[in-house]
Amino acid sequence: MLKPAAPDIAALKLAEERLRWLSAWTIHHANHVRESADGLKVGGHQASCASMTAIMAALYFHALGPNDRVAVKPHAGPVLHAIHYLLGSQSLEQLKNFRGYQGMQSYPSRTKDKIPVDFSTGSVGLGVAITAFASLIQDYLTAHGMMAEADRGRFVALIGDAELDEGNIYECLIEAYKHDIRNCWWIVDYNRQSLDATSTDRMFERFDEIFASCGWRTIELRYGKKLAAALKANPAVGEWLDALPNADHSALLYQGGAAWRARIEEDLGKKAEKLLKAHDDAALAALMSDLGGHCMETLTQAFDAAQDDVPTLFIAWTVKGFGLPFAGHKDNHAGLMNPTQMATFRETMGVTEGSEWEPLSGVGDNARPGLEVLIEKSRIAREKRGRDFRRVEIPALPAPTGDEQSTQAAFGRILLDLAKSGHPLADRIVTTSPDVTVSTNLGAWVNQRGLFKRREMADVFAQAKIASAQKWSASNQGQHIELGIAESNLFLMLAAAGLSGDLFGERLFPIGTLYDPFIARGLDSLNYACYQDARFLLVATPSGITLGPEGGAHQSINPPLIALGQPGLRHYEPAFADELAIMMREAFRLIDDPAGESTYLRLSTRSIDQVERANDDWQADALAGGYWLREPGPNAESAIVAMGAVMPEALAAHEELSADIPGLGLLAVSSPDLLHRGWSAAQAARWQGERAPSHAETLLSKLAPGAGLVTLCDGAPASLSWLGGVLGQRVAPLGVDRFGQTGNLADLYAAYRLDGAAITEAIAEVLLTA
Ligand SMILES: Cc1ncc(C[n+]2csc(CCOP(=O)(O)OP(=O)(O)O)c2C)c(N)n1
Ligand SMILES: [Mg+2]
Repeated sequence: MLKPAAPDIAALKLAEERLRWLSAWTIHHANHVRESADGLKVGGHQASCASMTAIMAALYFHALGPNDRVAVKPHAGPVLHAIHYLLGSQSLEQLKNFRGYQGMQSYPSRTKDKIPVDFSTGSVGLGVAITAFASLIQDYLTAHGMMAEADRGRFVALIGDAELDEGNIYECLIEAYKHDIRNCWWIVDYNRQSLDATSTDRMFERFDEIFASCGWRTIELRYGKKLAAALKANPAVGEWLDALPNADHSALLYQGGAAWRARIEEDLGKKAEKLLKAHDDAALAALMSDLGGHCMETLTQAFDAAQDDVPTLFIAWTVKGFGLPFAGHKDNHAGLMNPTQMATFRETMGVTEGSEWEPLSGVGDNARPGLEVLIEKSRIAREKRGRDFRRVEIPALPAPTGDEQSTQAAFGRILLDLAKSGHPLADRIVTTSPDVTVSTNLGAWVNQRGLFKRREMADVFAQAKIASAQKWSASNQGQHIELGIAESNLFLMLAAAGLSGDLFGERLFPIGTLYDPFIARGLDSLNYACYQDARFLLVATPSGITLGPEGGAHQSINPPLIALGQPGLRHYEPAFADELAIMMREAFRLIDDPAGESTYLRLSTRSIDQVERANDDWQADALAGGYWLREPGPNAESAIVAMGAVMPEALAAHEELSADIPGLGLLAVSSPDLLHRGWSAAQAARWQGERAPSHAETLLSKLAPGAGLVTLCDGAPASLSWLGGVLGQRVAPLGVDRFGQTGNLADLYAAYRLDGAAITEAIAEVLLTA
């Protein structure tokens, strides 16, 4: 790390004021100046911004290096935009369109904002944790020679104090400790207020201990220089202030100098005389607001002193709404200054009416050059490196041979073959799993490619010559990152690794495995990864009641519906190994394609007979969401529509029923998600005059217009039943709509109506009601 230059405190203070003004004004403009077309409240968080302007000025105009990356507390988004406005990298037009259509977003967004946003934020806690995983990915890339040591940066999270209640932060802290992460700064905006009220005092005592026990250095920036000096000279006041409860502190900050005086006199009497005499009410209010997170000297000194790579938690005491009329008020979270308050604030900031948007409005002629130099220097430091990530050639992946296979076993086999092939793609794959590596069939890959740890870890069992199918040694050349059982961490790891191209200029192909039902456990983190356009392959296995004896707690029902509603994630559910092979290849291609997305494969442990293929014609259709495994006859009156692990039941029923129902078709659905997307996109296109039918329409129009469909899947029936709406065909949906239980497959398929008898009854039903 470079030694930091001496801070220009005066200029930094001016920058802070500019940020406080511009963020408040941007929000005010959107709510009170811009014309409202619909009368909806626009909103924004002036108090949450003012709480952080000094911290962010000290960071962006002093402490950050060119390779550092920041996750900004969601409600301080306008401050980030104000910084880029000062730097010249944000337009006035965007500021004026805050929270408007295609304007700057409420919360920093990598994909929608026009400024460089390192990490999206919004769902509190997730932006914090991703920085730890990004630092781990940085270590991974340097260890694998994909990144130079000199290009390393630091990962900074700006956190609200109430955000520290999010459990995912502690899950991540544990994982980060195991992996010995470094180069992380988490800076808490400790304003002691949440959304609803002031935060509880009790817990705060414990945070340092929690972090310290996980290897973090914690630095508390409680009082600013002036206040610290005054308290040193008046120790009784110091002791009293240290013990003041959060709610009292906030209330006094809101009430101001006279209230501070009255309360101090009441509690301390003569002991506080000297301090009170030396300050009039206004000076007393200013002194008591001089908390560490607002004192530029305190902030820059603390940042400059933490230049090693030890992960560091800064707890910066702040005032929520610092310098605004509702400073400290417990209800100020969504508070907005009214026009009169705003006019007063404008005057105190020295901004004249009409020059509100001028970047350096209110800065005196003498001070201007200093601030301009500061901004100019920061511009250089913040220039983004060009991210020229190489396109990786994706080889064909041969399907594993074998008459009977499960998709889960085939997945392990395909990865093993790829690992052995030595293809460059294999060197860029990084796998990860929350303690289900072996049980999701990643074991063979790990045997080939090893576990990743910065420090060597010997396989004690192997050394002791204890027989085991699984090698478990780690080095900094390994390609599997083993996680503890915390599914949210899996998704945050996939998010960080899936952004490696943009964050570090090197594309990784991350593959994460977990049990299908536990997707729900990390769902918001998965959504977060997709929202940022991170690219990865998620392999969820086993799934469904096909898991038989494992019972209802492990049998997933609704993940296909989750996938149907999740943007940025493509669901494929193969029945056969050769389908899986082309889907994995497609998933790798989508990871590297600028217009691609992530892929979710829902796999099964059920070993089933593979089908003979006459040719490869089915492949394109399978990748598009479905293909006719048994072509329907001309104008067929009915078809079985099946997905995934229950394909043998569909095939058997098809064979049995075909004698009585000539022309009966069997449609293998490989992605309800793609079929649905294509269907709705084609409709939208038709409204604009385009006539091309969607894949679902093309497939289903092979049947008679009024044909009946029996849909069958090991999951929520709604995953497929909607297909009836495509051409107005009748549907008898089969699937799982209540919790599963233990049992063998025959018993379970009979009880849950996924067997041949159920298909026969359902076909009879759709034919009878024709
Ligand atoms: C996961 C999640 N739950 C709830 C919210 C709604 N929310 C937004 S900010 C906030 C409180 C934030 O308080 P704090 O972290 O202390 O930030 P401050 O504004 O005080 O700086 C809440 C509950 C959210 N954004 N994300
Ligand atoms: Mg807070």
